[in-house]
Amino acid sequence: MLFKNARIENSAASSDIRVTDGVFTEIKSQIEPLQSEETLDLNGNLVLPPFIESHVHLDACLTAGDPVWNMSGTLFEGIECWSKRKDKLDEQDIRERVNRCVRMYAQNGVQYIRTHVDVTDPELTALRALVALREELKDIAEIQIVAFPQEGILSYPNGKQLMRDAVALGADCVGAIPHFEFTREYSVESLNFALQLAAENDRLVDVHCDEIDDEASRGLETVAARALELGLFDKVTASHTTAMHSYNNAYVVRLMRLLKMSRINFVANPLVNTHLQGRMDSYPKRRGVTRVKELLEEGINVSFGHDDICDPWYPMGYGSLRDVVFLGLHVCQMMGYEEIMNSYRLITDNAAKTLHITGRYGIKPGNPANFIVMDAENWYDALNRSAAVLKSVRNGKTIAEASPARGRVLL
Ligand code: 17E
Ligand code: FE2
Repeated sequence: MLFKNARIENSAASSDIRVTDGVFTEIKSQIEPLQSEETLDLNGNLVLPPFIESHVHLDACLTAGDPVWNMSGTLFEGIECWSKRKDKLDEQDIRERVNRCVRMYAQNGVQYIRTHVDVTDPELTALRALVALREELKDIAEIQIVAFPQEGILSYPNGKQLMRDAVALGADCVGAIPHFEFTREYSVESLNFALQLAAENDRLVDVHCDEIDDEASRGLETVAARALELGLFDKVTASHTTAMHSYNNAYVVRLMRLLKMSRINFVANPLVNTHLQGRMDSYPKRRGVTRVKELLEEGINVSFGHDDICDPWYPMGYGSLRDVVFLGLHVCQMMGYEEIMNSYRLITDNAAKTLHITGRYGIKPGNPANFIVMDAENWYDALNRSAAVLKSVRNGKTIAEASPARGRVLL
C-alpha cells in the first residue's frame, strides 16, 4: 500500500510512504505506485509516529464519582475514594472499562500505553485482568503493566509479597510510592526493595516519586542512586516528582549531577498535577509540576502522561495527549517556537525511550507501519487548532479514523 503526500514530523516537503505486509518499506519524496497497488492521498497532512501514553491508571479509568466524588481534589482523598471503589472490583468491570478506555485512546492516536495497576489488593484482581487484556488488546495498543503499590509496600499488609507475586504474574515494570509510606525509613526501604526486585527479574522500574508539595520528600535521590549503583540506568523512570517543584535551588543543582549520572527518565503529568497539587497552599498556589524545562535543558529524558481518564483523581479526560501537551507547555513555560514545534516528542520519541521500545518505534523502513495522520500541516498548527487525528494506522491497517471538523462563518 502506498500513502502519498505525507508531511512527516513537521517537514516542509511531503513524502510518500510504502507499507508492505504491515512494515514500512520505502519512504521518499516520490514513489510510483506498483501495478494494482492500493494508494491513499494524505493531502499534505501531518504524519507522526503514534502517540505513547507513558503514564495512566487503566484499572481506575472511568470510575469518577463511583461510589463517591473526590471533593477536596487532593491525591489523598483520591486514594480514599479509590479504596472504596476497589472493594467492588471484579474482572468483568475492569474488562469493560479498559476496553472502552483503550478505544478512546485509539481514537486519539495512542497506540502504546504504560499503565500502573494497583497491587495493594490481596486478590490482585486488577493485575490479573490487565495481564489478560494486554494480550487481548494488542492489535489496538501495546500495553505495559507497572505493579503499582498504591497504598505502599512497607505500609500495606503483605506489600512485599504482593509485589513479588505481581512480577511473577507478568508485570513488565516495578513501581513504588515512597511519599505515601508511613515513614522516611519505609520509603527508602521500599525503593531499595523495588529496584532490587526489578534487577533480579529483569524488569523496568517506574516509581510514583514524591507526588506531594513537601520539599522534604526526597525519594528521587534514592531512586537515582539505586538506578546508578544497580546498573539499571534508563530502565528506571521517576513519575510525577512534583516535590522537585518545591525543592530549593541549591539542592536541585546538587541533585542534577546525580540525575544525569543515573540516566533515569522522568514522566510529568501536567493536567493532573496542576489539579492535585497546591491544594494545601493559600495564595500564591504552586503549579505542582516538576522542573520539565530544566530537566530537558540538562539533556534528561522527559515525557508527558495523562495519568487519569475520569477517575477518583481527575474527573475528566477522553484520551487526548495533545491536550496534555497543550497545557504542559503553558504551565512549564515552554512556549518558544522550537519548543512548541518539537513538543510532540514529549508524547512520542521521549516516551518511547521511557518504555524501551525505540528499536521498533518511528517512521522508518523496517519498523512496524504504525503512524497517525493529523488534520494539520505541522504540530504547531495541530496543537493550536486542536486538530483531529484523521487516521491511526497500526501494522499497516487503519484502526481508527475521524472526519475533519469544518465550520463556516456566515457573515
Ligand atoms: N495514584 C497516585 O498515587 N497518584 C496519582 N496521580 C494517581 C493515582 C492518578
Ligand atoms: Fe500516576
